[in-house]
Amino acid sequence: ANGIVRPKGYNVSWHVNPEIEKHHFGNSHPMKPWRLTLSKGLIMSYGMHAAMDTFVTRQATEEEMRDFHTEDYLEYLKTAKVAMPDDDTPMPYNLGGSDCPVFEGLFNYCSMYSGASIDAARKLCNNESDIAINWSGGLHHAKKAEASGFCYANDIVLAILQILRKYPRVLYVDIDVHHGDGVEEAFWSTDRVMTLSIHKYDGLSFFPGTGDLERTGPPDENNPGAHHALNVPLSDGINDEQYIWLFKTLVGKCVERFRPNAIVLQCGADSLAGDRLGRFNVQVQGHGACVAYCKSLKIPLMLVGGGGYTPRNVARAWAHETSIAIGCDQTIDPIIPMHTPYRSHFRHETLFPTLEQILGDPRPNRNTPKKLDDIVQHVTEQLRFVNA
Ligand code: VJV
Ligand code: CA
Ligand code: ZN
Repeated sequence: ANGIVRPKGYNVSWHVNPEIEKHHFGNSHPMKPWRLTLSKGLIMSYGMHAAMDTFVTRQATEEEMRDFHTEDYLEYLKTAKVAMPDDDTPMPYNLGGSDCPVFEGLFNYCSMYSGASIDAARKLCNNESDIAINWSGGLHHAKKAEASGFCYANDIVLAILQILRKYPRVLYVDIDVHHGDGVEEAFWSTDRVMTLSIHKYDGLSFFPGTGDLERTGPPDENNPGAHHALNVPLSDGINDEQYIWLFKTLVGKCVERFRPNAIVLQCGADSLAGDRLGRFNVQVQGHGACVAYCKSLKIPLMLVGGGGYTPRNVARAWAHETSIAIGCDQTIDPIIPMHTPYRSHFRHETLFPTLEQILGDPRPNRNTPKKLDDIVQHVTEQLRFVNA
């Protein structure tokens, strides 16, 4: 009745766990796992779950998490105590500061979103899914033995390691407004994973402060990882037209040279206009066009979440991208269904508010055509060194 049909001969799996959403980073912390509740409510009010295989995921085991993280770090994550209000004793592993607080149920939170990404990766490897989705994952800053930027366990690295058991090569693409430094670092010295992150970069303060154009892998040409890390540093205010052009051009070239067997796309929604932490003018349509392009390549695809600090826009983007995965994006009504939970949170009652509705005054675009051309030229030169 709602026009949502299961695509024939095409499987999309959706990996969820309602327990994840219940965690709190603390009052007024920008990372709100509750945005997952809002996203799920919107996806289900459209009836999209009828067109996917839905899996309620399990916690990753410690053994699975040790594929990337050290035993000591995991042990500390598990036993760390929530600090008393005015206790500011420093904690190890970059834990306990304002970005990465220790909160109630922290280890469960980490093992649940990691379990969802590992399960999604396994579905791709078994050929049981063509697209596997985990909106609770995408926590790209976490290091082997360190928390960073709201990320404690790196579910993306754990998922890629699973995929590498079956497939020779994985392309990782990251459209979060921040540099995907943790994933880049984990695969810095291998030619089996190519990483491409598009992000805001100002050479100084914007987190995490890395990801300049020259950072393309280890400088030693004998290191297999050389030329397999690609970075696209942008300035404030990039628009849909520029972003889509860059994304298709660069991902197209990466796929042509590197011939990946699977693509993992981190869909951080903080690259959207109006994000509390972001600086871009990308709209839900432009963000979604990146997902649609990856789908059109007909390579096994995993979609994970990531940042996104204006919950209503996160929910719009991830619901729209779910509709693209199952192929009903052209047929659903852009007006948000009446019965969507928390519908009043969607101030503009459409999936696709205009820039004026989102921002009021548009944010100036500091990305010149020449800057974008220089980026494409630089990446093209890097890719000449890549042979697959
Ligand atoms: O810029 C930073 C680090 C500081 C130290 C900590 N203060 C609070 C901020 C400056 C240098 N951290 C970034 C981390 C961004 C992480 C992005 C994660 C992802 O989207 O890429 C993937 C999930 C940062 N930017 C803004 C904040 N932290 C921030 C943290 C808060 C806050 C307001 C802003 C923490 C608590 C509270 N407010 C109450
Ligand atoms: Ca990025
Ligand atoms: Zn981010």
